[in-house]
Amino acid sequence: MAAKTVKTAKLTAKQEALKNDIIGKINRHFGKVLDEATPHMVYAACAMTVRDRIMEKWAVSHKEVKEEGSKKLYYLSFEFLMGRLLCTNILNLMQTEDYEVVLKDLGYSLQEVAELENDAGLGNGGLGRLAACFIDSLTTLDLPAYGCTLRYEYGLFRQKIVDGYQTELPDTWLEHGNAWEVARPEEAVTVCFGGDVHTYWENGQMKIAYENERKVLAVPYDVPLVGYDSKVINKLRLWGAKSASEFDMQSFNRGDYTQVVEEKHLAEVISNVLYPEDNHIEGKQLRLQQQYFLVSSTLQWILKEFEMRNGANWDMLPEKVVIHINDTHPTIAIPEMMRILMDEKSLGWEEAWDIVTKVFAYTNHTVMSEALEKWPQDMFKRIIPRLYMILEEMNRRLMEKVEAFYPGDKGKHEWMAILANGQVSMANTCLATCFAVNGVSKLHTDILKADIFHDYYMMDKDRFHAITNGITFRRWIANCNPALTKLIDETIGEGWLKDADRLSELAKYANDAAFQKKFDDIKRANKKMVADYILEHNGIKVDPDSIFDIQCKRLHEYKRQMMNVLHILAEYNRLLADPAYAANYVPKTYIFGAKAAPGYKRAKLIIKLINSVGELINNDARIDNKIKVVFIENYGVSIAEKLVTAADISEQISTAGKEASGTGNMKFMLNGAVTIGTMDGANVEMYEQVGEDNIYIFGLRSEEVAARTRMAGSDEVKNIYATNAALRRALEQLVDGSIVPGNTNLFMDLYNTLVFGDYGTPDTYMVLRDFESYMQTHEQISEDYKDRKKFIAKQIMNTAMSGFFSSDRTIKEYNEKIWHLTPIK
Ligand code: 26Q
Repeated sequence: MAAKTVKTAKLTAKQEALKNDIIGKINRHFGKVLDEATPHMVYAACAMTVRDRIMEKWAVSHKEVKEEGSKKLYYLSFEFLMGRLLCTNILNLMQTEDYEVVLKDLGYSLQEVAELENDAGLGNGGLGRLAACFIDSLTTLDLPAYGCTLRYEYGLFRQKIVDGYQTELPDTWLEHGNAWEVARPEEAVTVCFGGDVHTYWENGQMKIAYENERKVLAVPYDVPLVGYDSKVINKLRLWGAKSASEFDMQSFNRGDYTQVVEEKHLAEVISNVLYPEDNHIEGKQLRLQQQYFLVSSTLQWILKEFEMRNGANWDMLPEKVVIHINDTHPTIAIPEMMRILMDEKSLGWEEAWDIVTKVFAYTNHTVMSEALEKWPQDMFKRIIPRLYMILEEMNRRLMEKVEAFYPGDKGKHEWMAILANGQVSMANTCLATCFAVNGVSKLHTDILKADIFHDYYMMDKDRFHAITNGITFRRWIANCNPALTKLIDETIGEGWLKDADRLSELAKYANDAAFQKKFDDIKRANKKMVADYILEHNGIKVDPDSIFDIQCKRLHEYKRQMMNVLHILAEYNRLLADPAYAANYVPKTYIFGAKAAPGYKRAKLIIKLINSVGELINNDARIDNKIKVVFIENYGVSIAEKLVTAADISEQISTAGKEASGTGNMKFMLNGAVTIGTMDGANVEMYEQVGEDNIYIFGLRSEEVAARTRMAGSDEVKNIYATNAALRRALEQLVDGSIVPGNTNLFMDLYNTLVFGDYGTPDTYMVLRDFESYMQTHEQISEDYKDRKKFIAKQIMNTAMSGFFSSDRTIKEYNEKIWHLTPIK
């Protein structure tokens, strides 16, 4: 991509101004003329012009928000998986066409320039991407909100596949700087760790003093965010850790130079790296330090802003501030606010508690026991001693309430406690405090109420809400699938990007031949684009006319990539053995994309398995290219933006009851893929929206899974193994050396966990038990796909009925039920 000489196309006056702006940035910022500028410089110059436009709006918006003194939402999350911002910002400013024309005039394309931006990969998966979609919708709906997170130097690791295995490399997303952030060193605050806490009395009030505490400076970096076709600018605040002792000249002068430098390093590691585990908790000390760092700096900021405007009228805080806790990770914001109100603002316990219980709301994102966050009490006490004292008092009062409601029930007391069995329970801290608690789909919320949170639910039912997740249509169709967006604009008119329910007007075109043709041509072109990507990155030639069947998401046993692979093996075996089947077989391209947590050995082994099965099948000439298996390296937001546009079939096959919602499912649906899925998470609601003819549901329902989990079920598994020959064959291939020739050991662990189980309970995730149903459903899909008109109609219906899954709807529900923010005029 080299800059060509400037063409003299006919530009509008506005475009001419933009062009000069970009060239001006190149001149002044890099000291280059256009012809000498590198593509990165062109990207940076573009980003700067976009940022200027956002900043102009910001100055005005900021003033309005200040003057109105309206209630604000602070969305606390350890993850904001933003992806790239250039195109979404340009889209939201309604300037896509101008930038396209001007860049073309400068000899570039907007797309190629945009692809030079590193993804802001500050998240693991669903939870982090949800936060990013939410901030887009909040801003588009003119609601005053701040996202608050850490400025990780390294986001989620970069995945490199070596010999079929995942390896991890650091994600150096800040290497060329971050065009979108504005550092605010003048707003830095100090966060204190550890030390000894002393209490003393002064004028009849208990006071707190610290000794030997460690101080770390928290420096905010603000990323202004613009809503789609809206005037409001919100911001994402990223906190970076900096040594507080950097300028401690006395230490330097005492000759403690190396110690000072060491301490500086210790302080700055706090915001260094995003923990790469999702849906699994390891009690790492540094993670708890990260938690306190984000929470304390954010609360200091929130309370300072409040006090500047409202003075010490702390009882007004719930009218002006609502703080959302995105999963339990920022829970210690609760005792931290108690601390500040009591120790620094001199409120009594009752007064402070009354405020805190009106300010915090909490969303749960998982029911899996290994993801419920607990910390060892001794570690907690060591790192944040004062908050531990506060939790002790919270727990004492909580236990009185629990005793009054469930007298003498020791089991419930232990289950519901903040402090029990040497651990601090974050979920119980939230449940003991928050005025609102919600699940992320209907089914997930029902499970919370009936199961893990049942005892709390019975004490106060009204504060529990079901709010189904959503995705921002600006990124997940307008930006990533411009051709389909244009077709929809032409068919039902514009406006649906802000009023997603209008998409249902497409339903009447589902069987319209002309519309079908256009819709299918777009899908075909997107499949071609992905086929080119695969050829370039994997060296595998795939046929854009085959069925594109895609499963991309984090790798986890409960998501059952394993079941998908076993089924591919079974199809492959049958192609080889059964000529009639082969003659009728509709060619398929199975595409996977997934990162595994670096310490999750079994998940990493499944990645190796996918790659090995791919190697075996892709190179077997006997099946005449009828199946291709592709593993896309380094799956993330930007790759997802391509894949979702190109899928015919979307695999959403988690064990029922395990996937809280899923949001990838919605992205595929919106772009016209048909789902094969279990009755899990938001799949249930997709089924309700799109109707049974347009989705393929299979497998055990969540109650059936729960019943089998209680019974262990090894007889059932044995029976399946004995009777399902296709499945048995695929399982045996894991250990008979046919996948990696001669190696019978490599996949033994996968075989063992399915067939024998880790603790004598085989098939924890119901892979064997759902296999038959999964296989039959796939056969049905292949049959249906052959009737092209009928199948394209199903795809169209998926796009048409996806309006409910816009995060604008989700945010409106949060606002009506929980936040009660007023849109800025
Ligand atoms: C916590 C403590 C220490 C280290 C890591 C973590 C941690 C990090 C990330 C725990 C969990 C996560 C991520 C969870 C997650 O992404 N959950 C997903 O949330 C989506 C949005 O609601 C849902 O759609 C998915 O179903 C759910 O799996």
